[in-house]
Amino acid sequence: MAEVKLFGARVSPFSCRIEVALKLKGVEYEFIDEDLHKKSPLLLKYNPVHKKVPVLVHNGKPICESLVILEYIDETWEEGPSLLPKDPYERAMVRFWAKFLDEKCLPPMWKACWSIGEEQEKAKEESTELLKFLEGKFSGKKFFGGDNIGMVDIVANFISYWFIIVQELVGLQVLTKEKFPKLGEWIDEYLNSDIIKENFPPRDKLTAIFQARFEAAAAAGGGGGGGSGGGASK
Ligand SMILES: N[C@@H](CCC(=O)N[C@@H](CS)C(=O)NCC(=O)O)C(=O)O
Repeated sequence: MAEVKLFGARVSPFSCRIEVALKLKGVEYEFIDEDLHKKSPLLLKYNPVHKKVPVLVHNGKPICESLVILEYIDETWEEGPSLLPKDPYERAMVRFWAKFLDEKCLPPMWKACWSIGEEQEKAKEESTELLKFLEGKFSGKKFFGGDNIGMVDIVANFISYWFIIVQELVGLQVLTKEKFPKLGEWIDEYLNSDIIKENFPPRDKLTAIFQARFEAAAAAGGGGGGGSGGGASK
């Protein structure tokens, strides 16, 4: 039987992407919960470039970077539900939106949570503009890709869960049901699906982690901190 190991961190949205994909596909795996302040020699060996989780190790071969890993999983365990469509154009669109989420949305959204003053205002405005693109992607569909959870939904997990938790904690009103009703419905649908309920870290655990981080940042004189949603250093 294939040996599948996931080097991850339970509170990392990137690591959670891979857990959700493996669970959707019904792939059995061993989870190695990394302490990101004291990374294991194996993690550093498998991901010497970025030194980050997640890393999937399949029969001894490492694959790094969550977007790359998601595609690898989809291609390797074809028999499970598809994370990407088959059509080349539709596949290209999924990659486009996944990249958009990571490269365009995540940095300002995280900055909106962890900065103060003018910097925060700018980040909030930028986040709002970017979220409008996502809001416009729903037309009678439950998920980004249709009626089933797909790669874009999985990549957007930091929006549906991590961002919402931190937004509440710091008192932001960037992504609300009033401003983004379709995203609001998608979040409810996504978080209520069994696969997500069973695999996302408990809300109180994440809240406690971010609360501690927020207090440390405030004590140090304001924003800062934050990382990339459950990560360690930056
Ligand atoms: N682009 C990476 C990002 C992964 C990432 O930022 N992982 C964080 C955990 S949330 C990490 O390992 N941080 C450790 C560090 O920055 O030293 C991916 O998509 O896999």
